[in-house]
Formats: sequence, structure tokens, C-alpha cells
Amino acid sequence: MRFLHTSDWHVGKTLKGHSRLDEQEQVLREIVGIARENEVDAVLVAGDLYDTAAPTAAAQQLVVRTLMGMARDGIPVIAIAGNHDHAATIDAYRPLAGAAGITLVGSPRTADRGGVVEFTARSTGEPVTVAVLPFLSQRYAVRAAELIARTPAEHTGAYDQQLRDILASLTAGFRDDAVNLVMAHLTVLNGKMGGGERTAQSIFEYAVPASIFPVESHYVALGHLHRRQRMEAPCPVHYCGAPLAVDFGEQENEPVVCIVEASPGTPASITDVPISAGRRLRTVRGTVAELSVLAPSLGDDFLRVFVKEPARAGLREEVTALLPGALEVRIDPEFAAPVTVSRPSEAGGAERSPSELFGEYLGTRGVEDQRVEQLFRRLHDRVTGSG
Ligand SMILES: [Mn+2]
Repeated sequence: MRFLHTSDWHVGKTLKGHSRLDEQEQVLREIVGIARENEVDAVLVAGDLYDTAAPTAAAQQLVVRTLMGMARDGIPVIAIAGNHDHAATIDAYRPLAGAAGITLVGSPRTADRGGVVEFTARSTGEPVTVAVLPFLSQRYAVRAAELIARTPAEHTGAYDQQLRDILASLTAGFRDDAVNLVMAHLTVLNGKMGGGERTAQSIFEYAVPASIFPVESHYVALGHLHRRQRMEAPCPVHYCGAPLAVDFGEQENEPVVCIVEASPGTPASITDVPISAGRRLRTVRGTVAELSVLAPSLGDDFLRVFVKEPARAGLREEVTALLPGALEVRIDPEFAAPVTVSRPSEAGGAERSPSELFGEYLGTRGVEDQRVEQLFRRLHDRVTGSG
């Protein structure tokens, strides 16, 4: 059978206040197209459908339309909540989505109450078993281990042991004659961050070794880390990565979705299908003159700009006029003033004029601009009535 693995859509995510809903729509339309072209038997969405716990109506409309588009023709679509999603809200829509052939799993569930999804692959008739584990916060892990693995609270170990127990319980029904899959939203030890994840929920203590996944898994479809990567493990364990770079830290990621072929008797084979929709993120550096030479080659990329010149009034406006895609304009650290704590009083501040002190301050901030100093003098004179 063949299925599509995607995750970390982060629909509704803005970049420096700039909406990216149009791009997200194009990216998701491209993914629906890839699912159709490849005639997949199922779609797995491994969490972080949304960027926030309270997505806008427009963001929800886009996710609903996408899931419906994927489920067209009766293809099973299974989506779990990530750490950015509101698990209870995802669960609230579960019955409604279920009627449309979409399985939503917000909170972790026991195997017999939705923690395991079973269906028959329409192209091959093979039975498919998917153990699903949405994001599990450390705070809730003890309770989930009790609920799902029936581990008494006093016997639950560390976070990774709780997850191991839960996964053991969810995968206990794996069969030799079925395609056995695991889908989860979590951090695997030694995983490389994409750059835009919430660090507090990706740090070391939340990480679990890849060995917690049972060897009989034909494929483990993960979400959470935004970089496409295969983890070192006895079975295929993959992050498909985010299909659209969500922050400048992710500009080097090559966005893809994974098309996976699996059957009960053979190891899974994985093909990365590149995603071309969406504007790229890029970091550029240079003097204003250098940036103007670069400008025509930058297309419609979103830019983070480091200007290799000292700060002066109007510099930001000059750069954004030159590079309309610039969302962030900074002075290159090489030209930024070293942060020094100066105490004017020690340097005889009492004897110097406010203008001199302001000039000194500008010097410490690396600003070389006569106009700013003149403006300060004019304003100061007006306020003090000496002008
Ligand atoms: Mn994410």
C-alpha cells in the first residue's frame, strides 16, 4: 500500500506580522495534488495542523478544506494534535470529521478507544494498523500512562518510560499479515531542530530514544521537528518536516512530503516529493549599495537583512524600499555598537551639555548621523525654551 506522510503545517502562522495564509493555501493544495497523483491509500498528518490553540476562522477553513480534499474518493485521512494544537478542540470535531472519513485524534487514547486506527488499503486489500500518539505534555504523561498502559501512577518512570509503556500498549495488536504503522508528535533524541519549533517543548527532557518504537513497525511517521530527517533506529523512523519554512531559522530546510510504500512482508520504501509552493525565506547581508545590486535576483523571497553600515535615521526605510520582501532589517553585528555601560557622571557628565551627552550616547550605539544630532538639539531647545 502507499500513503502520504506530512506534518507541521502551522496554518495561521504569521512571519513578523505578515500573514502567510495565501502561501499556506498553495502549499496545502500542492500536497492534496501529490496525494491524488500518487493515488495514495491513506494520508497521515503528524500534528501541528495549526500554529496556535485558537486559530482564526480563515485558518480553520483552510485546514477543513484540505482534510476534505484529501479524504475525497474515500481515502482514509488520519490527523493527530501537535503541541501547537488545542487537543480538546480537535477532539470536539472528532465525530463530525469521522462522518467525512477523517480520523482526528486530539488527546492520547487507549487502543480500543481510537488509539489504534485500522482500515483496508483500497489498492491492495492489505490490512493496515496505525497506532496514533498525539503530543503528550510531561504534565499529562503520568495520567496518560495510567489510562493507556494501565501503569499504576506510583510505578510510572520518567517521560520516556511513560511513552514506551504507552507505545507498547498501542502496538500490542500489530500483526504479521498487516502493514503496521506508528504516528506520533514528539522529539526523538539526536533529532535536528528545524529552527522554528517551540524550544521549551523540544528540549532534552522531552526527548525519547528512537528505540521506543517496536521493531515490527513498517514505518514511524513523526511530526514536531521541522527538518526532514530519518532517525537511527531498528525500523524506519522519519520526520517529514514542515512543508513551508515557518521561520528564518528554517531557511535551509528543503520542504517535502513523504510518499511511503509498505507491505506486510517487505521494508518500507520512502520517496521525498519536494514542495515548490510558498515563498522562500532568505538572509542577505551587505552595504546598501551591495544590496541594491543583489535586489533583482531575490524574487519574491521573504528576507532577513543584515546591513553592513552603521545605523542612521531612515536606513530601515531605505532598505525596505529597495527590498520589498524585507521583513527584518538589522545592523550587521560587525557594525553594531558594542554594548557598553557608560556612566556619564563618572566622565564628568555634569559639566557637559545634553547635546554632547546625546552625541556620546549615539557613539556608543554605533550611530553616525549628523541629522539625528541636529534633530535632538532642535527638540531639546524647543522643550527647554532656549531656542
Ligand atoms: Mn511544529
